Amino acid sequence: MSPITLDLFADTEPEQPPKRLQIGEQSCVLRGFALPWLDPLLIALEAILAAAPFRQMVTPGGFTMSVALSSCGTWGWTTDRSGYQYTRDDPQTGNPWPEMPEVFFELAQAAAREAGFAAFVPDSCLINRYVPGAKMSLHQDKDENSYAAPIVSVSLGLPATFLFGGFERGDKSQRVPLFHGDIVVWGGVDRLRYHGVLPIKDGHHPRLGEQRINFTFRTAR
Ligand code: MD3
Ligand code: FE
Repeated sequence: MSPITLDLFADTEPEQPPKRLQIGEQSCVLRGFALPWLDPLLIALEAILAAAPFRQMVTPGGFTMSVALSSCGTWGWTTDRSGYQYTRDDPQTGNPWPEMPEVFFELAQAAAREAGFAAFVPDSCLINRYVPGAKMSLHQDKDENSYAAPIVSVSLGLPATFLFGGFERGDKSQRVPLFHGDIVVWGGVDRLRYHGVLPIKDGHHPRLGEQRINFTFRTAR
């Protein structure tokens, strides 16, 4: 058989179904779900970061976060000494947060649908940048107006160990490894679970370099 014939057959292979791992009653990992969207995602990300660069923010307790943040969409999540809040404007530039690119919105909606949440309409995308050593301590996401909508999280670059806890800080957490291209959808009864990210290990990712980038899509208002 000639290589050309083989290629023709390869093209007619059915697409693999997305790999889905249930980690909670209403939470699941969609392995590699973002990979087909990667190029347009990274192009759109560059434009966002040109207007709203990554910066480290200070918590109400006075600690500088190891994770650097940016946002896009109508609402951006911020923290400073006075508290956590969603704002329309980037406090660093005074400009509105960059619009959510269509490809971001479409990907988040497709992932939510795949996980069983119809008609997810995110109005906020927090963009977290982890360099090796950066981490996110156990916390709950409680700054949104309603907990009815799910949260969609896209992992890119270096791998991470995600901590998926219970409803009290002291509850035992499950460790979930997350890789480049994975999407996690959290909703319903799991929406208020404690969660965090262990310190990122040293490494080099062929596409993203020495960093992990996470997009967290939410309906804030
Ligand atoms: C699980 N970010 O920004 S993904 C955050 O990987 C945050 O950057 C992590 O936690 C990261 O707040 C984790 C998102 C996530 C968001 C909300 C959740 C996971 C969740 C709510 C309940 C359970
Ligand atoms: Fe969180």
